[in-house]
Amino acid sequence: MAEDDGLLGRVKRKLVDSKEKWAREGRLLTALGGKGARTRLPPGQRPVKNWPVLDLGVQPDIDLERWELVVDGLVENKLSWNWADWRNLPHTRMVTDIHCVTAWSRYDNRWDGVPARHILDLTRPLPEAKHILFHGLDGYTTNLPLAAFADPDVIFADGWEGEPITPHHGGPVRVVVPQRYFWKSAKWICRLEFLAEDKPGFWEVRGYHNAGDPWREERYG
Ligand SMILES: Nc1nc2c(c(=O)[nH]1)N[C@H]1C(S)=C(S)[C@@H](COP(=O)(O)O)O[C@H]1N2
Ligand SMILES: [Mo]
Repeated sequence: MAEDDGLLGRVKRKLVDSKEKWAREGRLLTALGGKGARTRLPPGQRPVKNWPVLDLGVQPDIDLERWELVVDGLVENKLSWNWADWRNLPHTRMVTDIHCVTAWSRYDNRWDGVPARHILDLTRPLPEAKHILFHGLDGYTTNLPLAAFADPDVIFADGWEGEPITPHHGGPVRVVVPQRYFWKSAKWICRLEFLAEDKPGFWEVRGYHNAGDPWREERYG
């Protein structure tokens, strides 16, 4: 039954291939690297239904007439948008989870905004750009490697659940970086800086982990 053997062989091959793929991804392991490995809740987190407000206690007063977002540093195309220009950029909707280092996670947040990928397309970082630094209007900063910034789920959000993001949560525009603890998600974003060298931000120089991957539980240090 050469033909049957061939079929069986093909089926087995498929099974082996998918198991091998699982092994590469670390599937069914808990909270060890690789997307396939992920249970939804990172280690040490608990889900909440509300959305806590956390910041430095200084919520800037923002006038949309004067609002501006600047992209500078190591890019071919330095750009800035005022509010009207920003609203005219193509917007995308994404649903992602929040994981805060203070151990709460909030599932299924519906964001509207401009994906980081689109900002990369428009500004074109130079080859030597390897890191980025977000600047908030309150003076807050937080850093990411360019590769993490380029994740397809990173968004400059101006809407949450179909409504404008409130000033408390960083409106008119805040960053959301779902694959990192939430301190990497700068509120009141006013500047995106591309850098050759890493430049740790506000919490990163105060004992928080430089990378902040919740799946690796990179909280402090
Ligand atoms: N500009 C700015 N962004 C910030 C912060 C801040 O103090 N200023 N705090 C960070 C921290 S520590 C957290 S947990 C989240 C909280 O966002 P939320 O208040 O919308 O929950 O924002 C992050 N982004
Ligand atoms: Mo935080």
